[in-house]
Amino acid sequence: MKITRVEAIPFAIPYRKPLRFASGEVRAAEHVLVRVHTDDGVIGIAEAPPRPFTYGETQAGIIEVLDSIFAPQVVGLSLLDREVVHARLARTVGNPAAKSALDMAIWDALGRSLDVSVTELLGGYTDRMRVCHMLGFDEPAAMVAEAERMRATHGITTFKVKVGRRPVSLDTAVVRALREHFGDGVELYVDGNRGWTAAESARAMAEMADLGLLFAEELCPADDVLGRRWLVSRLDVPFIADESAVTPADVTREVLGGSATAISIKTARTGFTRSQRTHHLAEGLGLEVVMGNQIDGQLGSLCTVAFGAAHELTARRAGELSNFLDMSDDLLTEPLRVTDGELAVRPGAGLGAEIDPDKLRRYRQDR
Ligand code: MUC
Ligand code: MG
Repeated sequence: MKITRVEAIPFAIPYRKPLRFASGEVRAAEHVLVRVHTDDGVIGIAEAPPRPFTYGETQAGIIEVLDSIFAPQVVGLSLLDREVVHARLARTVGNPAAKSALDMAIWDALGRSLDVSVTELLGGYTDRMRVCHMLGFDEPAAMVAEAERMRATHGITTFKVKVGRRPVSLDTAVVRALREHFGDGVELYVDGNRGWTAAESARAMAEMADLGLLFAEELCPADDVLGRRWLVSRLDVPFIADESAVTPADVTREVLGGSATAISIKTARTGFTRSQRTHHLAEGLGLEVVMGNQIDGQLGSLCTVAFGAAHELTARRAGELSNFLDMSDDLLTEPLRVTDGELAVRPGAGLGAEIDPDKLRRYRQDR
């Protein structure tokens, strides 16, 4: 179970339509496939989705930091040395997607070596999660139509609505249109990706007070410290810290400082090892948790559901697991399916996923 090699392979798969939100837009999944090889011939896999506009990581940067810093730190270790891996990677600040993909590929290799699924290794609470679909910026009618398509085709009944545009009525009109169309048949929450000020956020939330929102996420920047605390203190729904609370230490600071009352756990940026630390912290603090999406492909979504299904707290709410549905293709031999509003973990060892060699040949960018 000794790690002998780490591969970082760039690939790009276009989206059928771009996903737009307050901090950026994504037109193609320009991700990095990470493969961890062992001396027994086992290969663990995971994907890193760079989000330059949020975390400053790029596809080229992820490959470079894996090749030059992180791979040499883990080659020679056993797959069981996950705390040693964590301690070594944690010496370097930042680089969340690069570290996480390496961490998750190691867990996948461990599961394959032991013939146990990652979900069972992590906690084994259940084998599936309800799915929440994230709706990017568009006109109200188009966003309602997309939500309707997701409900009709995949049975999805929880929607996260991207907000943060100006004037705020552009977004509040969308949420109102969704509630009018679906009535009480769907759960709705909003994510501002720091697009509004605290005052704009308060005005928007007041306009939407009758719309039965489940949560509000990252409406204004956490760095507007007093404004954010003021906003959070006057809301009557949990306020999710997403990009402002990447590490367990960030979560502690934001929550104890009154800038958040719930958190998003994204395996794309905290892997499995750090996500477990964040999960345990959230449990201790009594926080609501949503399994978030860093606009992951199928492999990343499988990682999210593998982790989310492993614990009661993370399986309680619908997880953001469906953005891969908007990609034109993917790398897995067997595509993920959202059925009756749920995504199941894959049976079998590790993450239960295999890469299709023809698809990898087609989409990889390094040859
Ligand atoms: C989200 O929850 O903010 C948008 C950018 C990113 O990194 O994640 C998404 C979704
Ligand atoms: Mg968010």
